Amino acid sequence: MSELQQRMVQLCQQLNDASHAYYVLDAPTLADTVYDRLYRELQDLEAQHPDLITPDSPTQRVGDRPSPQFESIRHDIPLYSLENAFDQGEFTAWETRWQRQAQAEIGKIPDYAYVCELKIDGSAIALTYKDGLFVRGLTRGDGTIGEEITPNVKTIRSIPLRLRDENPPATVEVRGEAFLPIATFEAINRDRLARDEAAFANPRNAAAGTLRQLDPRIVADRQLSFFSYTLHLPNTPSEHQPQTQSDALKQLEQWGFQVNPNRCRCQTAAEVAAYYDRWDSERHDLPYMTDGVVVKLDSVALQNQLGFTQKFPRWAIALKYPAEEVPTIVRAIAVQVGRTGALTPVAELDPVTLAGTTVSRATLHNADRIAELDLHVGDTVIVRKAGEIIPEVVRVLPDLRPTTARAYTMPHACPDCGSPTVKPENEAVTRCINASCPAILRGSLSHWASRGAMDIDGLGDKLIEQLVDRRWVTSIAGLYQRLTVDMVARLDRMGRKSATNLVAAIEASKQQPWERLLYGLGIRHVGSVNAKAIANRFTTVDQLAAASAAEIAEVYGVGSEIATSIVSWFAQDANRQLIAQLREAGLQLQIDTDAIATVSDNLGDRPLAGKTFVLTGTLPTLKRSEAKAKIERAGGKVTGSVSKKTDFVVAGEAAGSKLDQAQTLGITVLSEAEFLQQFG
Ligand code: 1X8
Repeated sequence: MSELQQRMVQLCQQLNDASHAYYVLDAPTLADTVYDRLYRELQDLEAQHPDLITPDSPTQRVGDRPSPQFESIRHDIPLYSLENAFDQGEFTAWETRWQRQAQAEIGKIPDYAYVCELKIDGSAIALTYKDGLFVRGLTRGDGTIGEEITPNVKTIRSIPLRLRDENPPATVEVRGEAFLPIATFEAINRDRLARDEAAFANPRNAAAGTLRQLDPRIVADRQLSFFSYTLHLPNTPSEHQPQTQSDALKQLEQWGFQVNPNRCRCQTAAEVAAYYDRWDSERHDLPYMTDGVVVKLDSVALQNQLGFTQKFPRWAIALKYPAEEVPTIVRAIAVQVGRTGALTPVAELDPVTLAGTTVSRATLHNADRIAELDLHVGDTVIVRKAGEIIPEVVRVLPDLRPTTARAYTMPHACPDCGSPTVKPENEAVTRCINASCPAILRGSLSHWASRGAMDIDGLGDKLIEQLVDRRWVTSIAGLYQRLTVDMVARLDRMGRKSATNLVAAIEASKQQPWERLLYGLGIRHVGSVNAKAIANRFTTVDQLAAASAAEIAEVYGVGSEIATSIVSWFAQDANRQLIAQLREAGLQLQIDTDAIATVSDNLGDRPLAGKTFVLTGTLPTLKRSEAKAKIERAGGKVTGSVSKKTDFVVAGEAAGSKLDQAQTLGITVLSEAEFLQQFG
């Protein structure tokens, strides 16, 4: 091995160890800055020596291309679902059943123990490792056929790309639950709402939706996590298989997987019940959602003896926690106006305890949802904490409707400013379109100050309300124009110290980078991920303001809807004035120069980084070697055959089968002239 190659192998190992420590053991060993430096070093070496890139390199986690679609693949071993037990009686019935079967088959009830694990509310996936290397990830699908989502699985940091084992099995399938921590789930929903997209109902839907995202970069951004709980060693003799579920979990941990630590080996049904009761209350303090307890017989021999029904293993059962739904009465419907002017109806409820907290309000989303529920004020309804986070009304109990109940219509005037509202025929949302509506201003300021945007500590909704009510702040720019410590100290619940801190935090926010500012403007459909991509491409606000929708839509991941929304935002005088005022106040309306250097490394000097070309036929002016050199100088790669991974085919005279293949696969074909015009 050359010295260089050895360095690359060492870097890879060191970085993977550090990720394992950080993401799996939750005990970091390297400072972020050190990790970043080593990562960059490896990245640079790999750019110079692409032939030496190893499949377990941390740089291989985030693919750079969306999949056209997912392939359906049959599972080698089906993924069964679990039988549910909703109470102790159903658990006992299951226990009696397996014991009778054992009695019938082996003449006695063998010694046994159970392993109890938390049931994670996520999405099951199956991972294949060959000779220790991660090669394939499938969704559960219907249990028989799943979808191949390998590039998405690679983005999950708590999944090792290589097993930590000197002597790994030839083939192993590891199964477990991909999930979103509740905090991440909430952040995703905030981002979706900021873009006027529907929020995910619960972390399970969000995880399943994320796994099926075609663009692995979006998946990487969503930060899925993974707990493993099963391993299958298809071609290994039984003496080398784990003998118990407990051993299997230990093996998974040794291989570098995250295994839920809150498991317990139990000898009796009473011990199982105690575990279940303990986690019924403690689960609300966990950073992820659980909806029950999975109880498995520990002995693999006994598992094999009992086998499967048509649908379930006979040796395992899910003891579910009761659904968090309770009845209450809707006393009134209030309306909130958001920063986009959308009117959201909110049910005001008789307070009830739900998932450990008191709930007195629940979102009704919009007028269509109220109609769909056929909800009247005064109705008894079932409320649920969707994903234990946003309470919502699930359904009405019509038999309990009192004669005094009243149907509801959305207001025709904005509850905040009184101007007429509009509801486009084909949209669910009713809006206030008064640009100076104080509710819209409050929402805009709240978004501007939020953590993903300008992150102004201390500028909460109560304070914003006072600033707007007193007309001290009449636009986002107003935050930077006349607020002084003396003024702020006069507001309710503000001391001199907190006023000083707030004014300092507002001042400090002037240094927030251009991408955050762009997100903070709250342009419809522009979420934080898109804002970053757009800010990297249009490095100053003036460039962005001058860009056409077509130019903006060229940014990867930005569709025409976003692009059009940006163009119409900049077309409004009030918004141009806002930008001028922010400039005046000294905010960052362009990428800072250090960052420009990095971006041009990637985009300016190496505009074709990550792009794969195939050359075919005789080009009119360039020799094949010249075309190849041009592509490689710009960071691109030239390969010999056309595949799904090819980005462009440059075709000349007498191009043959490669051209046909490109056309079949829908790959962009360029003439030499087109190639030179775009990249030359
Ligand atoms: C589903 C799940 C299992 C476990 C945890 N969470 C789940 N959602 C576990 O065994 N720890 S097992 C399982 C299944 O077999 N369908």
